[in-house]
Amino acid sequence: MGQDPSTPQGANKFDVTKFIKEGKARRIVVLTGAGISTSAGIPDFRSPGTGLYANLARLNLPYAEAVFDISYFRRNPLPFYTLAHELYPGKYRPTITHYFIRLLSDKGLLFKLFTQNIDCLEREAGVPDHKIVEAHGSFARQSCIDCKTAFPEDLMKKAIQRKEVPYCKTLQCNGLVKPEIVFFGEQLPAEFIKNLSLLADADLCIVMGTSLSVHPFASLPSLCSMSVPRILINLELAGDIGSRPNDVLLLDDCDAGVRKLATALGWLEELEALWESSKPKVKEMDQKKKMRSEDEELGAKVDDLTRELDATLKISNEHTSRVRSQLTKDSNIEKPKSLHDGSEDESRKVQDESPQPETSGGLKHVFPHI
Ligand code: CNA
Repeated sequence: MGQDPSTPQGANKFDVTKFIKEGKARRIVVLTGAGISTSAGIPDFRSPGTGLYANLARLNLPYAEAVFDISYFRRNPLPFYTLAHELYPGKYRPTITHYFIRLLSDKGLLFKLFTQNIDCLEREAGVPDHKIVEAHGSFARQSCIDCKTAFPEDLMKKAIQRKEVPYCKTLQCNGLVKPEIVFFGEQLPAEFIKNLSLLADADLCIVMGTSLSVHPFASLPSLCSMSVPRILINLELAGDIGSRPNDVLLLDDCDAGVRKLATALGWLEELEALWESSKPKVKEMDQKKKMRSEDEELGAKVDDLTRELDATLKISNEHTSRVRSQLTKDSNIEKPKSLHDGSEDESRKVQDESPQPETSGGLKHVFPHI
């Protein structure tokens, strides 16, 4: 295909940098997928071994995708909510790639961003709401899956923090509530359909971090005019990008790719400064993470103590029953009152209060840091 992975130039040496510098790209459409968020710590779905599905496959789900299947969700919403607890916005710092999109917007060059991501990191990077089409929905809004009534964001936040399943507040509905993420079996947002025609008006298309394997999103690059340059910044080839004369392939990590592009455009300093500006938020996130790990440490200590207590109680119970059987063996010997009265009651009490066996379930083995 003749792609040059180190410079933003196409197979036919189409100079996209010059194209942008000369002001020929004023309506840039950006198409993104999970690959722009992996360096933030959110796994994509399909990368072998590290992808979400590869991890979910170890769960007791009937199939990995069930976690995003609306009919499965109706029966068992808990796996999704455990996952939502992990992915909920506020825990991850947008990557420099997200800030590159923000920079395009600040420069008045972003026509529209179509994202498949549900993590809201584009919003967090400061891309304005009206520039974003969340093709598969996101955590930005939530509603009842039955009556569609919107659910308050603060209550949703609380429910997700507590890993609880929220229910609709509308009287006589009580349906399940979920973030407006598009599940298998649900329709794509009307916004997505409404904005599709913009692709034909774009003068440059940048595709980043997507395998272009989920339809109909996968066909968006083909909606751009034949002469419109399309840049793919991805670890691997995706869709038919590379097949048109003005296609440019930057087969690289997204962050490295946008840095190369920004360098070529003379925007690197500006981009790095913008990204740097997100650092105060990072301190808060680190604090949250620290609090999480302190909670986890406390949880582990409680588990250890519970196990120790369990073992001690087991020994004590065994000891009691050994003594009791020894005593009952010799029926001629009257049981000492104190032991008979006290220990039996005590033993029952011990039995009653002994910790219950740990129940299995949850996604702890998938996301050990939950
Ligand atoms: P995908 O099919 O998992 O593909 C990801 C693509 O990104 C692959 O081609 C990878 O090679 C590539 N990639 C991974 N990491 C990098 C990187 N650092 N730099 C460059 N390329 C990289 O994911 P798609 O987005 O194509 O599939 C669409 C699905 C994924 C949508 O339904 C999303 O909702 C869903 N998803 C979203 C998130 C998120 O919101 N962050 C996470 C996981 C999945």
